[in-house]
Amino acid sequence: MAALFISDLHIDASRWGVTEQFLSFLATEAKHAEALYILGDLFESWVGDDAADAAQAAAIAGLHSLTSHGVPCFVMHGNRDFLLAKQFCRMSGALLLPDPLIVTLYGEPVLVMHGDALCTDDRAYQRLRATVREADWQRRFLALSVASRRALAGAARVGSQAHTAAMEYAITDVNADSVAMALRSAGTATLVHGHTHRPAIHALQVDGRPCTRIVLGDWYDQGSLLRWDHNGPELKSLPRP
Ligand SMILES: [Mn+2]
Repeated sequence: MAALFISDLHIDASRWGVTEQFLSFLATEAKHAEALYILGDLFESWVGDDAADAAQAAAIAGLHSLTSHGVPCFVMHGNRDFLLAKQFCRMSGALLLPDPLIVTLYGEPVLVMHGDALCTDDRAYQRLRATVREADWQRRFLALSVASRRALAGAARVGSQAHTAAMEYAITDVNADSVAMALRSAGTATLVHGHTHRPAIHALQVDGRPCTRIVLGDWYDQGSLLRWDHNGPELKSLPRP
């Protein structure tokens, strides 16, 4: 038995390859897991629980069969799907997780986050993040028609891609002080996050304490999985069949 962590699948109807790999992962390896954790950006964009596209609906049905089979599934908001809410939970059987969160894996407390909150060098992004996480902004956005919400999300995505492309590589990565602060306040030796699409295991020191930062990769061209069992963590790439 193992706990499985994935993130950044960015599923939508333009990515059937990812959707199919995800569905087959749910029907095979995930079925034997102790729990599945999805650390944000399961979906490329999510403009409300009433507006899933065909690929997203298929992914939700896949999650529903996994949770019905008895495997608990936990989903954290990413910067693309921060509007996932109650109806998504009802449809999928998944539970939403707060970000950050400490989970205990085989006796070890581990800090888990989506990771965007650690990218504090990108000030413009952090301002946007604060705005769209406000309950009032979300209420007003969700009151719009699905078509208007889709149009606004599409424009925001184009803006975000241009913004990321214009930024230096280091600015869109996590900030070392923010990572240290997160580990210090959690009091854990391990942090697991996604978001940056830069899969790796980094060793670092926080106040002289040896720590580990595990970064999950995206699923654009292959899957990325952190498998954690009684032997500890293993970060793997899952080849696209
Ligand atoms: Mn993200």
